[in-house]
Amino acid sequence: MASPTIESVLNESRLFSPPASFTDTAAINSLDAYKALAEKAAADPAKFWAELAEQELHWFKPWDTALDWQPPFAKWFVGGKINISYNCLDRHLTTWRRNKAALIWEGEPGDSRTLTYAQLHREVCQVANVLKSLGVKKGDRVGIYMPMIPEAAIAMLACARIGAPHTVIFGGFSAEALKDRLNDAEAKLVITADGGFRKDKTIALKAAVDDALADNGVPSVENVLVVQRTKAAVTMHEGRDHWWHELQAHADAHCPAEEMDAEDMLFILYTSGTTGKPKGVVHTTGGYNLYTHTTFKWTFDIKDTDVYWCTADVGWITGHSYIVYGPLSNGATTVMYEGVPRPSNPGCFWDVIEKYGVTIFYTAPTAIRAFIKMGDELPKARDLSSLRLLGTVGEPINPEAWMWYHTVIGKEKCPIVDTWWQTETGGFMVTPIPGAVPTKPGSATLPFPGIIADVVDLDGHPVAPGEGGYLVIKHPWPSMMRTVYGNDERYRRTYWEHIPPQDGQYLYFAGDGARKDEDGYFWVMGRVDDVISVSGHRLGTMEIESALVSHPAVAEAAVVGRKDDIKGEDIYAFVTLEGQYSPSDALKQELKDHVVKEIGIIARPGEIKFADALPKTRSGKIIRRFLRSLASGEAIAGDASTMEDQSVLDQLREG
Ligand code: 7RM
Repeated sequence: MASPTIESVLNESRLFSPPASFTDTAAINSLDAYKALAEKAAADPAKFWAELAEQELHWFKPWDTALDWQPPFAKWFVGGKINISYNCLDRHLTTWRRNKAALIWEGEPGDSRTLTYAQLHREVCQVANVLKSLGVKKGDRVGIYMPMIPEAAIAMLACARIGAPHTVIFGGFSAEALKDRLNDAEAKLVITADGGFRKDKTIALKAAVDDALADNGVPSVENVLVVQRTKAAVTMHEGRDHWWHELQAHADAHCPAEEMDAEDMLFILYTSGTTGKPKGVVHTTGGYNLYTHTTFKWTFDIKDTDVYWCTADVGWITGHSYIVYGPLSNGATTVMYEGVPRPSNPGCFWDVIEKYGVTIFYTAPTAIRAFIKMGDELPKARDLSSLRLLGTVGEPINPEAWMWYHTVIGKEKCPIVDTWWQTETGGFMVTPIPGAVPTKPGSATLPFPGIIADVVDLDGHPVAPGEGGYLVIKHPWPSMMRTVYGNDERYRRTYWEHIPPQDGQYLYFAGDGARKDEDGYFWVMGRVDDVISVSGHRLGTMEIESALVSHPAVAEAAVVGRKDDIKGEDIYAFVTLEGQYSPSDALKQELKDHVVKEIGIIARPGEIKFADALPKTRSGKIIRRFLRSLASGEAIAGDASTMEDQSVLDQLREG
């Protein structure tokens, strides 16, 4: 594991106080108010969350114990009965929000759709009944492999309604990756679409499902439910495949929400880690509902007049927590957009903001950096005056990008919430409360109330202000992951054994390097493990290496991240070939395509370099530090004396 480095660029001293126009109406509107909340929460986190759980959510039955903590296994609201689909839908129907827009959807070829809470509820109930009619029962896992259409959210809520944990697999993953995940989750049913629109092309989702299921590839899957989206020709397998619209048309719109135990599994979401096999991160019902509800409410200072838009895909945790569950639990209006900015439509994001009067806009640094490159004319040509709050997520935001976002998009009147969190944490961990906490460009600022975060060394001792260390969380929180699906040991090893407990207090290891400044502000510096972030998509280097070596030409592969102005990092692969193969551009292309086939388009290497050998230690470990330097064209820093064969580096430099 590489130790975090302190970047000298982080001598950032600019401080932006929440503007008066914002604090005037903000629910939490001063630093003192934030501090009072944070102090109250820290004094007794379980009590703090229990009070909120009672105030903010509907429970069929109250819990007996707020927190049962048997490190590293936590249970929240034990004995409580709850349903997140009920909290996101039913409870709003008896209020004026019944006919409020719940979901505003902008389709890629220009179609659009708005669903009120009552309409969304109706469709969710129908689809829940369809799932039941196809034999899905409480506890059965359902795979969701969909484009960004309302049916994706409907599918998730329908699963939650009947207590069938969903596992959403991003539409950019390949058939192979889909197959692995469906098998790991032992999914009983898959919900997909004929295809999806993506960057002026279509992607064949149903065909990928067919490939994954071919030759009994996923023995657990009994049925496939197919939404019609692109009208692409698809093969429907008799007895296995069913059209969503046909079954929905005959489905009853009455389906009471299942009374779930607070600790019943809500979903599995696969994420990349240090080893080759992605981890199934398990989230449960009650704690996740409470935490995404509360973080959404306070971090976005949500009001009933807001039009909120998060640009993530529902295939990622950001889409789960902050397109679907957090916003709907609050009765907010959430915008869903099927498109992505591309050369043929570079101003599409600003068009969506203007068209719907978006007031809160939440996106990723990689998108912001791409917009900077496209020039200020595009956003300046649109009316963005509806915006009152901006957010960012996915990777550290460089201060220049932050300043551009603040000036060109926010017109210096919108606070920016830089939200640090992970698939594993379920919701925001370190983030400003916009009406209360002054911001610094590039800092995620202070922990959310109830979160006890710190930066420590490998022994678990807090480091001095300004020093680099490891970001840890010191007390369990309601939406923490419960385990790695089917693998408690991997959960323990990955998150709880890097750093020893301090005075009996266990420390959650996030895998990020960070520093804390004199004001206690957190500056996240990036991953300290073999995880790289390409356009904010999290990928394990081992995963890509495994994909490469599964090609017959490849003897050995080592993958590193190379700094990229827009993507943050790009994939740089070093490859040695089997004897009978020789380097060529055609083979490079073939290997890139092979990785796309094995994992998906998001894992396509930016560069492949053929090598005669890889730099290794005498014990045979690949020295990635050297490869990183080579990839970025820097001089090789540090001691090469541990290397087995010194000439390897010279070859790589020349090659
Ligand atoms: C929400 C999400 C998690 C990793 C995390 C970090 C990085 C996310 C920020 C950030 C700096 C941020 N989930 N990360 N947000 N780094 N500042 N505001 O991205 O599981 O896909 O990735 O992303 O390295 O560990 S994720």
